[in-house]
Amino acid sequence: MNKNQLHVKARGAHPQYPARFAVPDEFVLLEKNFPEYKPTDYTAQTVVDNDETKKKGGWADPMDVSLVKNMEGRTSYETGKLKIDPESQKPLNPRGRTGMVNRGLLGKYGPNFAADPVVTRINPKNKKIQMVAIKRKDNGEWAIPGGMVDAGEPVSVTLKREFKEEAANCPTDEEKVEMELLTEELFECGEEIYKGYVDDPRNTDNAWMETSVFHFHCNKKLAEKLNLHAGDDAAEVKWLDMDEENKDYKNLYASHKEFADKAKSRILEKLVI
Ligand code: RP5
Repeated sequence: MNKNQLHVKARGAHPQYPARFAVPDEFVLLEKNFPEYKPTDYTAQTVVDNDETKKKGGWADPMDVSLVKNMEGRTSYETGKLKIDPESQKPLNPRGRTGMVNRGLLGKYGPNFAADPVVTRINPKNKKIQMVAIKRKDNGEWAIPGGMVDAGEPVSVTLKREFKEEAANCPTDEEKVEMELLTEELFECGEEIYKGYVDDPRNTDNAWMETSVFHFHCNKKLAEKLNLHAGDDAAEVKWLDMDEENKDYKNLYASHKEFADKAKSRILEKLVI
């Protein structure tokens, strides 16, 4: 998302969220005074239940932001240092108001980091440019098979792990071994095409998604052999035509259309079809 773009999906509906306070375009940026602003206060129960100070293996910050360890040390891909709300002491979304305070479904105050692999191929049968897409279970939208970076995990590991979990969950041991070799080869050379804020429908004024997006293009052999199998987190997986006429491509989840477009341009500019 380019820095001058206003977030839109972060002000929209999410199937598991109560309604947000409506934020018109002209009041998104925090510099603009908006005295009527009464954002909905919402943190999902699953976030409360996964408080890492109370539950072993919990993935969420405690509700009380003053109990979050090393909050001052947290940084954003977008802004470096976080901007803190002097009243609530909670971090402020660098892209402005969302109509909701606290964390919704996100575990961390401030940025919640993800990694997204855009895996593309030229369809061997019809020569169309395609990408691997999964259908999300939460809102039914097609998306890049990305996911959250686990604590201390290198992004390169997250990219491969998420791809295998969501799109390459082979049913037999034999297929698993072959898939392992194919993904190793595929993920050997990728290029980072984006790093920053995601216009995600789960974002709030105090918690938001940021990601690193990498593009991996299949060679001819991989393009033919890479068979997709949806994992537990995905309802479906497919090779999606990256065509403007394809509504599943046009309506990709969050900012994923923008990320996929970058990968497509890279194919058209640099790679031989
Ligand atoms: C998006 O949420 C990121 O771009 C990434 O694809 C995804 C990570 O969240 P989960 O899929 O793990 O819910 O903002």
